[in-house]
Amino acid sequence: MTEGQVVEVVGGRYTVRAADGRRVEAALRGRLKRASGAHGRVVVGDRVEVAPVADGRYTIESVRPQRTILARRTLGGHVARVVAANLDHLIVVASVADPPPRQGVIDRMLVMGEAGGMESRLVLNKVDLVRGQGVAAYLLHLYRAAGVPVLATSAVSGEGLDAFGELVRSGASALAGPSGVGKSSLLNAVDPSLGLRVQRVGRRSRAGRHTTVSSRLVDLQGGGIVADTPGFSDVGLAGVSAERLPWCFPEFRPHLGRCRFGDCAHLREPDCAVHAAVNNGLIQRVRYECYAAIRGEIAAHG
Ligand SMILES: Nc1nc2c(ncn2[C@@H]2O[C@H](COP(=O)(O)OP(=O)(O)O)[C@@H](O)[C@H]2O)c(=O)[nH]1
Ligand SMILES: [Mg+2]
Ligand SMILES: [Zn+2]
Repeated sequence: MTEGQVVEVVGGRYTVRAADGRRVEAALRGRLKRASGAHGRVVVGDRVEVAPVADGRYTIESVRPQRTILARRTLGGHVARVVAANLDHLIVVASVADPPPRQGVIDRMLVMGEAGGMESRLVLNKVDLVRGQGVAAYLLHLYRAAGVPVLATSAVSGEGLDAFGELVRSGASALAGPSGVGKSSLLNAVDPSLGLRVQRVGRRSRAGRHTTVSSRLVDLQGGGIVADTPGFSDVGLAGVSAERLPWCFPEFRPHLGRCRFGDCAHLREPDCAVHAAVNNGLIQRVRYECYAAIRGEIAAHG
């Protein structure tokens, strides 16, 4: 029996990197396969035990509990589909222009990372496109004040790329963000050997809508791992519970557990510590409004 990590999933075939660095092809053991429901799929990042069968083939015998999960909504549905496990960071990428940033999308993606147990980070790319302060400064201030680590970058001018490189080399990450914001460009900039395809200007494809069948973990030169998984154009918050949601907003955390009611939803209850923090300027109103909107969506979908 050998321990390893799933580094590629194509259809029902798994590539597992063993502790000694060897890569082996493995299939799911029949019993394990049957036991796995929608949430129990084996995904890239999973820590597994493999055993040899014959002719250099292996089977995955068991899967360790997932430390973190990256989940997205299934097409048209509200069911979470786990696409990667055991990542450290969800790096949410937005561009300050072309396409313009949408705060609601950024907030939802940040929540998605925290809800899965990862640390969410924000990267504001294409800062070369905006003159002066404006939207970049506004977003930097907004998210820094919210306790979300933020970087300003440009894959064109090189601004912030050292810090971005440090971030992606510090662990295992996934990049999330709308198509065209520069995710592939940023990764290529810190590791040219990746050779990821970059879209031509003005040709924003709808690639994120495709159901990509393969996922993999990519090793970066100089350290770090990036998950290359199906796209995240659909910002699904399926799987985030109403109870967990407030904890996914870092700036809420100091105030949680201090409301009059133990099950306070922080909406219209009296003596709510979150409300008090909004009124005192400790929580920014736009972030609170986003919380309330997501809370409403969760309530509506059960
Ligand atoms: N001006 C500018 N353009 C960028 C920057 N980063 C990426 N782009 C361009 O934005 C487009 C989309 O980039 P791409 O990396 O494919 O985005 P992805 O869909 O998020 O992977 C391409 O035309 C890139 O050349 C940047 O920092 N500044
Ligand atoms: Mg790309
Ligand atoms: Zn409350």
